[in-house]
Amino acid sequence: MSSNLEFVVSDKNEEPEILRARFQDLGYLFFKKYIAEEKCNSMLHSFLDEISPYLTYDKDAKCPVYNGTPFSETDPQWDEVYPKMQALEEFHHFFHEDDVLDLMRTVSGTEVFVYPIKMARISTPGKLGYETPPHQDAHSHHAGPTMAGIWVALHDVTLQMGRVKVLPGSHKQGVRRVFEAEGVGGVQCEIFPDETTWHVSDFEKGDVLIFHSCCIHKAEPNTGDRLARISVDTRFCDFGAPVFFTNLEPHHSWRIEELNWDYIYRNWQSEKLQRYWQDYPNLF
Ligand SMILES: O=C(O)CCC(=O)C(=O)O
Repeated sequence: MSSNLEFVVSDKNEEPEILRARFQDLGYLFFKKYIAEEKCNSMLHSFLDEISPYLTYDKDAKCPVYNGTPFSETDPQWDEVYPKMQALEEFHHFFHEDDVLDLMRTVSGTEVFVYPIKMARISTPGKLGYETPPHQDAHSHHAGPTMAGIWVALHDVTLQMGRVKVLPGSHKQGVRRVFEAEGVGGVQCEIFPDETTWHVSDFEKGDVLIFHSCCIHKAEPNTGDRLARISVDTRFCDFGAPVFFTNLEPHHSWRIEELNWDYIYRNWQSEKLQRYWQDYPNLF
């Protein structure tokens, strides 16, 4: 039997040493409403312009709702809209702006490298069993101990909408064995019998979860009947740490043929972030 406790809340204004010690102790940090509301709204609506008519914004619920057949990652509707979402310049800039970089540097205590791979997640109701199983990003991104995930709620996310949860302290026992599993990513990692207490909370728009590369995390199922969840995430590491080549390609480029950087960049206004990793000193 597993149970949940609320996330331990961190504050960006705490001493960096305290934040870093908490990160090493729990394997995650959770910041309330760190990303500005306007930035989240703008990103959410830009995505919804591409996802419509499958998902639309519900003004009363203040979040996306689905119209028609539910879908998850790799379903035909998802494959249709995801390249268009990935092509948004705003999406790739989202994690390279000062607010995010500043937080990453505080957690890392040094200059950071933001992974080129950027992920957007859509969790609709009616796809039980397809949510992300428990896993460690050290395995899925072939990454070392200074790599971390950063996950941002673009709107409020309640219990039924498929929250992301973490297993606190699970980063302390290294990279685990994996098994085949249903759901995003297709694998789940070993969980030890005494690891029964997860940390999770409802999210508010702009909340940020940062998790250690070995911290086990997963998505809860979306058990509602209308409301969908859209969030964004990427990975970062100490500048100079090794970065595996699969992280240099767009998310899902391995299975959607048109989804490559030339497609993504074709309507961008700025060249600043285009292939910014090419001189990175430690790609392998
Ligand atoms: O947002 C989700 O559904 C899954 C997120 C996740 O597992 C990850 O970022 O590694």
